[in-house]
Amino acid sequence: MNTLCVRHVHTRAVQAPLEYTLKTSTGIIATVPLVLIDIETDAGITGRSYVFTYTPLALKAVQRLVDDLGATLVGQPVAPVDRDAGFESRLRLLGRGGLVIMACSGLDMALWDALAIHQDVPLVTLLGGTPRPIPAYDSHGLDGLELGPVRARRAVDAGFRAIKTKMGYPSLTQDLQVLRALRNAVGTEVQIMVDYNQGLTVPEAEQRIRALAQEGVAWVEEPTIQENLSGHARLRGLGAPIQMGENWCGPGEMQRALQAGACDYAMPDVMKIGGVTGWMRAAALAQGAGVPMSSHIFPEISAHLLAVTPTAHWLERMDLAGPVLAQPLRCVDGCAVSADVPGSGVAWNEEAVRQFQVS
Ligand code: SMN
Ligand code: MG
Repeated sequence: MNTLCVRHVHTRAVQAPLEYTLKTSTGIIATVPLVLIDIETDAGITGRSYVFTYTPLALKAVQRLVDDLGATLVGQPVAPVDRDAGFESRLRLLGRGGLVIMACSGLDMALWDALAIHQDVPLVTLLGGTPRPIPAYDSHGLDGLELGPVRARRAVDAGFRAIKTKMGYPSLTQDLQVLRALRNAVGTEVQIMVDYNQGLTVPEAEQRIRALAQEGVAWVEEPTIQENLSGHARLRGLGAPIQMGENWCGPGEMQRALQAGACDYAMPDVMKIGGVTGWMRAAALAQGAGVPMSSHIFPEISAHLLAVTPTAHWLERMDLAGPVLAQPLRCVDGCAVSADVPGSGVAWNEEAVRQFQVS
């Protein structure tokens, strides 16, 4: 049987626009720096994915890493588990943290996309599952008393039954004011998650979580520095579930966080956890620990992955790549619906890519 092999890896760097500037308690994201990855195979099939670099300062470096790591794949079979093992071995001395695992994951996601397209099935089917709607929450920023309730109401009118807001205003009083304004806008049936983006000290987080717990928040995300596992563990049991995981680099970091009892829920980011290959290992860790597992951004591919995640919880709907996608993710009645096409459904709007391309 002919083995599908990599023929060429092509990348483009873009800065996509954002409908709303993403304000968090620890930083502002005004544009969306993405490395678009096309893995061409010898069967004429192309697997696609993207890497989000958070800041334009990392965009060129990540693109170069993807180019150089991608060049090592040329001639190799499109066997993502084997390619991951190759990267793990080749990069052991360097380590696969930060930008390195982001680049490896981007290539992994594109390899899996190519494999599913080659089999002419959606990614979820290739992974052994069945396409199904995934409950999704609409994810917003540190939007304040004006914009916050407007976006919240729009999300509910669009069918979402859950929203997430960034928290971490200068005072707890302000946090509560915004939270109550959102609650007033959406009513009592809609879940509200809050995200502190690592912005609080542990004592401050304890005080704020105790107060927010009285307001019925669905989870409190990254209340303190994400490397502080004992600190997160201290913040559990205060009346609101602790959520974290978007910054775990590889399944090993997830395992250490779960072993430390750092969180009630887990939300790995498919780009930082190791791509599809890393995600499947993370899903097994969550299952073993009995921890509900949600996604972090990357909604298009996450809609496939959560359908094969035993403890699947929520999909985060934040449309970062939509402006350069041929088919942004659809959400219907508060659920993400993965594209019913072979692969992950990631494909480019080439005219938009040209418009926003930087290299
Ligand atoms: C977040 C932060 C930065 C970029 C995208 C998303 C946030 C989240 O932590 O969980 O939505
Ligand atoms: Mg977050």
